[in-house]
Amino acid sequence: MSRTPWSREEFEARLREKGARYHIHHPFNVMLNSGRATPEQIRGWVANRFYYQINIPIKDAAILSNCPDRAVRREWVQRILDHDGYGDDPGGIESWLRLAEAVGLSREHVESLTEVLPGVRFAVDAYVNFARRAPWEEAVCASLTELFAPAIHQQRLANWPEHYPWIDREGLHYFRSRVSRAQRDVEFGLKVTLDRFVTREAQERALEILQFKLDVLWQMNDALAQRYGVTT
Ligand code: AHQ
Repeated sequence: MSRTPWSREEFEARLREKGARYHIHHPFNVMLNSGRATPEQIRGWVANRFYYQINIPIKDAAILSNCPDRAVRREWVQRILDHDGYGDDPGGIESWLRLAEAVGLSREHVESLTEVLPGVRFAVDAYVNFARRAPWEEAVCASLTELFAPAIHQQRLANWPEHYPWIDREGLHYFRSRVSRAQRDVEFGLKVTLDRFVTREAQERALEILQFKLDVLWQMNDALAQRYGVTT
């Protein structure tokens, strides 16, 4: 039996309520952003998160390959360029390698992926495989964890220079670049989601999808906490 859909405002509010489960609240991330992380914990985080970063454009290309709507592809393709680089912009993956060097890792070590933990790899692969298999609208919906991302990038920019003076500030360029890019990206992703998930069943499915992606991010932090410890 079909139930009354939520209004657009109510639906958006329920999506935003999911922010309570965002990985900004994970103990490992709280440790990182409150200055209690050791260099080893930070280096472990950077080396593992690199696997997530290099898979974002792969995930976004999967969405493009599933999406017949040219107007949506025109917007979405920018995400691949943001990470892989375009013209003079070396891209976010390059910025992440600069972050790696700033925290004392070599590019070669990070690119070798030898430090990527099973729990991180499985969570990221689950996200990429979801984007390959699911209807493109569902993979767009999964990207809405970025509703909460500007805050986490701004938190790093505000806290890391003071807590971790040993990290060259140039290495934080990636976080600076994401504040505005995340806001732009998620504005479009939210519009697509609000426009296309219109029945009550679809709206509730959207919340499930967002929870799946929140679990991907949470699991990555669980794996890091287990391997590198969490000093609270
Ligand atoms: O740097 C991040 C990024 O480029 C993206 C793309 C987006 C997606 O398509 O799922 N999600 C995302 C995220 C990035 N950074 C994470 C962080 O904590 O630095 C947050 C993450 C997200 O919120 O999904």
